[in-house]
Parts: sequence; structure tokens; C-alpha cells
Amino acid sequence: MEVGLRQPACSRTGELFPSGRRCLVMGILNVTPDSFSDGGRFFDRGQAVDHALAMEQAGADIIDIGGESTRPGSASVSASEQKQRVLPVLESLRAQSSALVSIDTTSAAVAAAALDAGADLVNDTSALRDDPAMASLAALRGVPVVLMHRQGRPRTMQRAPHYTDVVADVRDFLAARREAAAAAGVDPGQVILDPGFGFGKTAEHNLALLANLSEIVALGAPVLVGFSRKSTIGKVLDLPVGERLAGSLAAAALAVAAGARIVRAHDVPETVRAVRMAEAVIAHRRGESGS
Ligand code: HH2
Repeated sequence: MEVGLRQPACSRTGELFPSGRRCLVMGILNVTPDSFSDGGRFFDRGQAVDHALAMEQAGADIIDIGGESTRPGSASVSASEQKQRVLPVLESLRAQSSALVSIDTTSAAVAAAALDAGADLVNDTSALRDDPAMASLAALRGVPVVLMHRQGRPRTMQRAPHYTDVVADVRDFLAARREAAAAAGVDPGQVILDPGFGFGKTAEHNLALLANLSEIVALGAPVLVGFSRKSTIGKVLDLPVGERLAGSLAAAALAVAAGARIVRAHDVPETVRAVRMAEAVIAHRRGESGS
């Protein structure tokens, strides 16, 4: 299929959020041997597709497919290796499901191939910085794109994260990246912002960002939150990665209450329920439409 010719399934972020729906759940599909919480579990194509279909069945609005772990200390994976991992899964999934699919990559070659194979949006944890071709790709394809804050690079980002004021620094970074994307031709209406929990941040930084998420929401773009199973939960509750579901759900509910529009999660059935519950409460806030 030729670059730029496919009509995207959702051509604007507005179409991601039909009226009446506040928050979408993005189910995580790591086609990797080494992701921090589920590495190796979905490295097999059949298991990956089955897991994606199960997440869709459980209420995931978007399936986020990635072929490169970005956990602290991880090494980068070549574009060709990422494509070998994700494309067969994406193609099988596309044949069996009409779920929205995002491609989690910082490589424009991987993103382009995934869009050709039927992905609907791009999730770039470098906010278009790692690959200079990513901005023009996003502009050309006109698909929604997630711009995430990350200090440093995955291999070293947790060594000594430092901020003057983490909330203001992340907010200003995201505003600047949205402007840079617009300067490269990306429609600002297609931009989704993400504070990047765990990406060059201590537990204190992550807690401050979640506590003040409304300042990121105030930038006016849809905000994505990925707190699922992350080490801050392990630190607060003193729990290993396999026992962080309750902490993940608490973070998801707080994110929804602060105005997040997408929650990225490993445990989709439970997260969908937590999000719907938070939305039911929010619907009763005074002065908001739908209350
Ligand atoms: N977190 C991870 C990966 N991609 N993308 C966005 N937009 N926001 C996030 O918070 C985010 C992300 C890390 O989680 P996971 O995919 O489970 O782990 P790994 O990177 O080890 O595959």
C-alpha cells in the first residue's frame, strides 16, 4: 500500500472521543521478550493476537502494539526487528478486529509500516524527537499522535532525573513539543499529550505529576496517562510488579478525575470498570454537562 493513501479509521482525535465518552482505555500489547511487567508473554504471534482480542472483548478502545521495551535500562531495538515483531501481529489483528490500533514506537519507518498495515494512531514516547522523519510522517498521514515527555533515554533515564519544578517543566515541554509538531505540519487537533510517568522521573516526580495532572489537562489537548504497574506503585505499596493492580486502578481513577482522556493499561477488564466508575462519579459534578 502506498504511503499516505490509506484513509485512517479515525482521522481526527475528535473522532476518538465520541460525545458522552470521557475516557478511553488503551490496552497494552508488548510484542517483546523483555518488557518490564509482561516481557515474553506475548512474543508469540498467536498469543499476542489472542491477548489483543481478549482486551478488545473486555472493553479496550485502543490496542497499543509495541516491539521495543522502553523500561529503564533497556537497549534500543532496530526498526527492522520492531517491524518483524509487530507487523504480523497487526496484520492478523486487522483481519479479525476493527479495534483502533496504535503503534508504540519512536521510529518513523516502524510507524509508517504499521500505518500501512492498518494502525490508526502513533504513540511516540520521544514526542517526535528521536527520529526527525516522525514529524513529517505524522503530518503527512494526518493521524492522531501521542507526544510523551521523557527526560533522557531509556538506558540511562533513571540514573539522576532532575527538574526545577517537575509539573511546570513537563507542562512547558509538552506545550513546546505541540508547537514543534504544528510547525512541522501536524494538525494540533491530532495531538494527544502524555506526562510520561516513569520516563526519567523519581517516584516523587511521578506522584507530583499525577497529583497535578489538571495542569497538563489545562493545555487543552486530550491527555493520556500510563501508570499501569509502574515502579512508583511498587515503591509506595512495597509490592512487586505482579501485585500492582490495586495501585494501578487507584492511579487510573485519579487520572480520570483530573481529566485524562486515555488510560493505558495492562489489566483491561479491571481498568475499564475503574474508569467507568470514576466517570459515573464525575458525571455528578455540579456545573458539568451531563450531570
Ligand atoms: N509507558 C510504557 C510504554 N509506552 N507510551 C505512552 N504514551 N505512555 C506511557 O506511559 C508508556 C508508553 C512502558 O510500559 P510497558 O509498555 O508496559 O513496558 P515496556 O516499555 O517495558 O514494554
